Amino acid sequence: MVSYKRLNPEDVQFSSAVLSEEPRPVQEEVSVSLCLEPSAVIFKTAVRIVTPQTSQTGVNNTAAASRREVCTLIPEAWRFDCYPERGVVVTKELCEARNCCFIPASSPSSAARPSGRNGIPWCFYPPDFPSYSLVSINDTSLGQRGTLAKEVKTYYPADILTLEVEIRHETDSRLRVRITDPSNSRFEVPISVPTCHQEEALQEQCCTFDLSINAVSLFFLVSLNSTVAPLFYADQFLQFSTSLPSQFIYGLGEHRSTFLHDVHWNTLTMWARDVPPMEQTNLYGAHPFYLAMEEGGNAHGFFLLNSNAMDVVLQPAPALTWRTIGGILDFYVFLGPDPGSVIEQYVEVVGYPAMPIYWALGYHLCRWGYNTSDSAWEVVKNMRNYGIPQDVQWNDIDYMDQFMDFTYDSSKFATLPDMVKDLHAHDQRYVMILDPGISSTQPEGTYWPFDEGLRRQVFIKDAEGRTLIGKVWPGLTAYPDFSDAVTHEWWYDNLKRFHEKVPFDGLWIDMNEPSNFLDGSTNGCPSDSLENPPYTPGVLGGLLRAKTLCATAQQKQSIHYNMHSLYGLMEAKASASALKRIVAKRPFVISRSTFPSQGMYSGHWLGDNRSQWKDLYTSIAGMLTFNLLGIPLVGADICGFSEEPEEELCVRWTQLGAFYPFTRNHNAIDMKPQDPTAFSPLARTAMKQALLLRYSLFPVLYTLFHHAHVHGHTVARPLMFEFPKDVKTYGIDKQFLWGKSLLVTPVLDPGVDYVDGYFPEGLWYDYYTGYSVRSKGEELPLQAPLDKINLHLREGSVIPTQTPNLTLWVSSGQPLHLISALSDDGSATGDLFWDDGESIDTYETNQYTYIIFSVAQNVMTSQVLHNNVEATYITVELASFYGVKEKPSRVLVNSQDASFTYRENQVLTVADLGLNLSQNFTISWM
Ligand code: MIG
Repeated sequence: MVSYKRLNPEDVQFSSAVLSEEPRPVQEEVSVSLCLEPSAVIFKTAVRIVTPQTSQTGVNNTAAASRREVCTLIPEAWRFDCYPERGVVVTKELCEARNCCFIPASSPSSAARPSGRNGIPWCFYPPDFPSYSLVSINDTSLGQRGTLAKEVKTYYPADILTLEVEIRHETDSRLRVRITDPSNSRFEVPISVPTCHQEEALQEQCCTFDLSINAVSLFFLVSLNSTVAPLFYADQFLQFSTSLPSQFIYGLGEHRSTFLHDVHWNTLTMWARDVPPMEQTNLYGAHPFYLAMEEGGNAHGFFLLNSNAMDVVLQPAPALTWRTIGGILDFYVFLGPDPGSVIEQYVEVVGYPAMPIYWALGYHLCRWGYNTSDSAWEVVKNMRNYGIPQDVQWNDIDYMDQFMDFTYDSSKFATLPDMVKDLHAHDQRYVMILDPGISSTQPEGTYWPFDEGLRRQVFIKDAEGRTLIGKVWPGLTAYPDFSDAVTHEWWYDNLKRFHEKVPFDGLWIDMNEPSNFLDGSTNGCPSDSLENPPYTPGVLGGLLRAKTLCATAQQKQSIHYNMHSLYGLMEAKASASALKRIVAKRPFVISRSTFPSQGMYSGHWLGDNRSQWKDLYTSIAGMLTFNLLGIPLVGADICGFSEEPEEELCVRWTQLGAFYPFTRNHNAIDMKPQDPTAFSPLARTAMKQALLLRYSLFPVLYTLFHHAHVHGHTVARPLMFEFPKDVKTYGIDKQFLWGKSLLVTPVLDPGVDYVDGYFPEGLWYDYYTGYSVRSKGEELPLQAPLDKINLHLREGSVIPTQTPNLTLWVSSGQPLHLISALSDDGSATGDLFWDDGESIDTYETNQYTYIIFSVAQNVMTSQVLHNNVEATYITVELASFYGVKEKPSRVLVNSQDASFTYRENQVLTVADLGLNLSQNFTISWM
């Protein structure tokens, strides 16, 4: 088991001090310090071994009685479920057959679900439950390697009695622990993670990592032992538990929940699944990563690199249990110390998100049920007529001929190529959907994708080696195996051929859990331990194959049992690399199913939500969670997918959606239109205003994505990232930030014209007027008429905005407007990343401009730190300064007198600047 705690410096004698905090019977223990240098204020790791109380045999009555006593001593919050199997009413007999404690819990809710998904377990591990002991340990260049062994097999088949454990201090903020079977190779997730580039530097430095970034305090204890619950490592049941430093746990996607997870007996199951988002269910993606906030504003992260079906159990101790049914235990601990650093460290492992092509950040319009290309085109034209910004038009499966990929309906969508041509002529783009299922029933010689796929053997096979057939929109289908390079080439060839007919710009990949209208295949699935594992996590439908392929299906890299949740990742990878070859620009891909490292290849939308106020609210948590997971390009279907939104809801949603990093209005078939042109002039105008606001903030957003790409920063950011010491921010999911300085406070309720927003301590400026409020760290009421979304600028920031246009076309030369929000001492800083918006790897190949802005003592300087791209076509026309306390008598621009205005709201504005963006300049006042 793994438990860890940050220690205060005074707790340097860590072993007993830490353990006694746990309200658990203390066991006999041997402490093995692996990396101890008592005086240094550094990271420490210790492995503590519990010698299991031997001799389980001959339990006599006295022993049974004392066992019961020991059981009752375990507080309810610390009871770790010994009988997680669903659909079993756990009796005393069943429980005791596992040598576990049986105590019906006091809470009434658990009576209904003994040992079920969300109650105090009635059957739980006793402290002396047999577990592994460390039988040897050796130093390695990066840490230690040891052998764990146990004598008694548990009740799960194929228990592995001898394990290898390897602890690697990969960097001074990242620890990796791998527990493997030394005698058999087991499945490992095929994503590339960094090898220890610091290996050489670290070799002689065990115990002397420079943890200056961790500042004074942080001692971190990792102990591998059975203090909280026993370690399990059977072929199809691997489990370890860890105590948590607090109840503040985030991440663990993909689920529909509040941003802050509930730790009161909350089981989060991970197994990619096509289902409209609902609570307590595994959804489209799987992300076994959590972020934990600790006391005092520190944070750490934890990542289990494992793709098998799993449960993550949160309980109020607080503690967490990882329970997976395959692969290995390979986990990372990220030390932060602050939440933003944890995410940077996580993203460094799973891969930095791609820099999006500029128009990815524009407004996207989509729906299922444009019956013809003309009806989609009509909307585009109406949008233009109303002057509402739109960068991208999408099509759903309607465009296809009988729902077959790489075809289009030549009668209803006859004008599709013309529409795409027209979009391009207006600097707009076209994206269409693709589903992975390839129709398998067309007469031979009539459908190249299937014929050629068969020829090249790209399809997933069933257990007997035949092409596995499922059913999706086109009817019976085969599923490309994206774990095979041959399939990537075939996918590319298909895309290339289709691109010659319809020159699409980006791809929407749906149904890639992969989804199947059948369970398994047309032939069902074999019955064996892969299809019916000894333990099945709480997957919707109760079976791994529910609405997907058989677990026994064969893919190039492994069985589907192991590969299932990776399908969307691998399809995204194939799609992004094909697009890159075809359009020779940054690929734009939006995927429904996701897995860690997805951000390198695609963005994500949050799936089939409903046109309900509740869904408007939960979209914020979804967006923030995916920002923690390294997939910042994310958004929900604006105005809701299923059902029909009231006009007011759609307006409020467009306002919030204007701040989704990925902003797309999408609608289900047979629902009435919900694009901005479908509403009353009042609503339409409010939506247009929200979108123009987003477009004017494009330079900010683009720069934030640059930092996500290069440093692993979040784009849409929880307040606690910027104010980690303010516990009141920990549960906030009705507001969020863009980067460090723009606070968004949307209206999430019907019929109101005000909204309460929390303002962390400090000075905040109304974005629109420049009026400031000084908060002590409190909720403040804000005016919010239907045409307004509240937006505030944090003191000390400079943001670059741009005069909006109907598209984001980067080279349009729209002038910039710099807004500085001064802190009390009159200072502010900000930055701007700029490039041609679409070439691949501009940062990596030095084809970009990077500028920092700073204000201090009445002088703003723009300093061009990097200038390798022609940004001369852009000028800074306007500079506003919020919080200038006295009216200046003179303003100088590059030492020349300039005219200016000053208003009683303490806003100084200097207009008609005509400053070339690619040159340094100063603006000063006195
Ligand atoms: O079975 O393509 O989540 O956005 O409109 C439904 C039709 C398939 C599910 C997607 C949704 C899309 C719909 N798709």
